[in-house]
Amino acid sequence: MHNNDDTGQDKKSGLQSAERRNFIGRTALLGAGAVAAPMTATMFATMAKANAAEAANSPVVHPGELDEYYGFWSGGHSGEVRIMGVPSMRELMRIPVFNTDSATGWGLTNESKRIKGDSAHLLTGDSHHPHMSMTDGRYNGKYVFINDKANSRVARIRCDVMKTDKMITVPNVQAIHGLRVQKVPYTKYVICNGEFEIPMNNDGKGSLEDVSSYRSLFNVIDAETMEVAFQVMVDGNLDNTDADYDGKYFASTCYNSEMGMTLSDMIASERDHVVVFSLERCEAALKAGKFKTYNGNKVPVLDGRKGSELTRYIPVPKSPHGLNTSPNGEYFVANGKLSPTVSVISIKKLDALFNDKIQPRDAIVAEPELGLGPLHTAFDDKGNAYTTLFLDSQIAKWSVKDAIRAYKGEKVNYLRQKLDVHYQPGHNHTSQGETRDADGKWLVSLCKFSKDRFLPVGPLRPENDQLIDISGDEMKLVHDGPTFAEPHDCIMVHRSKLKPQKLWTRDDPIFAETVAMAEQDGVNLMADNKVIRKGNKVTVYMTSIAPTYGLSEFKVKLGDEVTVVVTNLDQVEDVTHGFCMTNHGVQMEIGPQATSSITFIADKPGVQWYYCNWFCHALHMEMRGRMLVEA
Ligand code: CUK
Ligand code: CUA
Repeated sequence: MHNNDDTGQDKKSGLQSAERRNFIGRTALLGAGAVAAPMTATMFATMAKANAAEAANSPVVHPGELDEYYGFWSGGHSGEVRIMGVPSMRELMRIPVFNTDSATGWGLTNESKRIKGDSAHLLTGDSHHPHMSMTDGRYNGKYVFINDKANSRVARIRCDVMKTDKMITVPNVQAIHGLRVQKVPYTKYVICNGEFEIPMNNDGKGSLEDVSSYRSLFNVIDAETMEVAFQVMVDGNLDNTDADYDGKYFASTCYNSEMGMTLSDMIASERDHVVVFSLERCEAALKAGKFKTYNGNKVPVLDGRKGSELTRYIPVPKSPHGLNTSPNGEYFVANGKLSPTVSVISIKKLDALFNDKIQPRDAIVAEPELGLGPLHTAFDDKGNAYTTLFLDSQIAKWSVKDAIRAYKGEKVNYLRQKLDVHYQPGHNHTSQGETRDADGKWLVSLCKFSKDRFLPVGPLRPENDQLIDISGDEMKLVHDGPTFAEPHDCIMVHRSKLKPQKLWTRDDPIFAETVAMAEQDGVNLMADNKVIRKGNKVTVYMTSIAPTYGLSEFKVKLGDEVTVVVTNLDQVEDVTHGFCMTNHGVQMEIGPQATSSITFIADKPGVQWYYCNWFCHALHMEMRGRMLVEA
């Protein structure tokens, strides 16, 4: 607790320490007073009130109690998604997505490789923006979508089993960054931005230096089929994006409208822009065949560059970053990053803008100055916005209404509070704040640096996900949560929206192909333990039921390609088995009632033990068998 006092680093942490000391002092005094003096009725009433207030929005989740919200956290360049409990900030589960995971075999099993498809050979990823599918602007508990900036991919997580079930590499673009979902009437489309501009037809045949041929594309993906429905070519580099609550418009921030290739070129002009896309006009253009294709694929690319009917470009201060829709459906907020302001765009005015009744800047209804480095904005249910200030290491709470009045020239202070966070926040997110169900209870600030907040763990330090109580008039920091690289973004979903399965069902599509393969081999996965050889390919089917595998040994020849298919017959909740072949880099999870398979080369002669690596039973250590490899 007193670490800061010892190190006494910067001014900020010095202040913190002083505040802490005061706080401890006061608490001690109060404690002493309570013992010494008899409690008066007024004191009791005050205390009861305080206790009730605490119970209404307490970050304390006692052992055995459940959290009120599921948090879905991006795992940044770890490539995964994490499920957090909010407000406890306990990590409940990790969902491997773009990474490779030795605990579950994600990226190693045949089932996960099929889901990864054309990118099955990639072992890395950089996940940024997890967002849940919606119906009428509310989370529907079906899917969470996530982008991979590193390899231009988008993946889908099925929330009934909390596993990745689809993944695509988006063609014609490099680095999928901002990602959101269509909110209304339902998530028909997932929208995401291609960030880095590249030549259209990036085949290395044309000039690579001629920057005028470089483009950045907005991508619209069908949420069910997970295929690209269409793409829209724009001017400038796209960054973040969001959708409205009318089912009509999407908006994306653009930095580098100059199309510069170096830092100084990219920040040369005064302004960049927000591109607004009309879904109706895009779909009409698609229907009318007004598109081109590139790079030898069939994905239709619409032309949404300046002057197009499909888009409007709203100039905003240089290098905007986050783009956030207010939950009342009225505003898009573009966050300044280089400018200390955010730009509030009135969604109601977009019809007029698209019909050329007003000028692009007329859609701006406020541009409040908040502090240095505004990156992302979140909202409560009372008309307040919360913007992260990266450079100031603060959250600015401001009133959207008052910011609009101030923009009109009224003398009002739209700023409500600035709260220090630790340190350098990127995204922040309120409980259900990107849906109509915004409830103004919790705010999470995803801080990129933790500096002195935790025990030192070497040169690489955790980040700091801070939980802030926003239920009262003042923001209150209530929890520091160290996290590993790098939760760019998160969402908090009320637990009533999700009903995860407790066991797998045998008809699950994730292992349907493996089930079909067994059928072709005449194998009943729920009963049979069989070794089937086709040339030098050997398929080993076995069941598992705690604490044994259906096969305690099987025989292959040196150099055979071996596929082990394990079906977990256990029907007991939480009894997951594993399969690990020692010295072969083979590991996987088999959940209750699931089938998993993995393929490897038996390249070591002699006795090779396999064992269960998910603790399942008192005799878990005994759950093993031998692969006998004849040379
Ligand atoms: S980005 Cu990381 S802080 Cu990828 Cu949403 Cu803004
Ligand atoms: Cu089965 Cu451990």
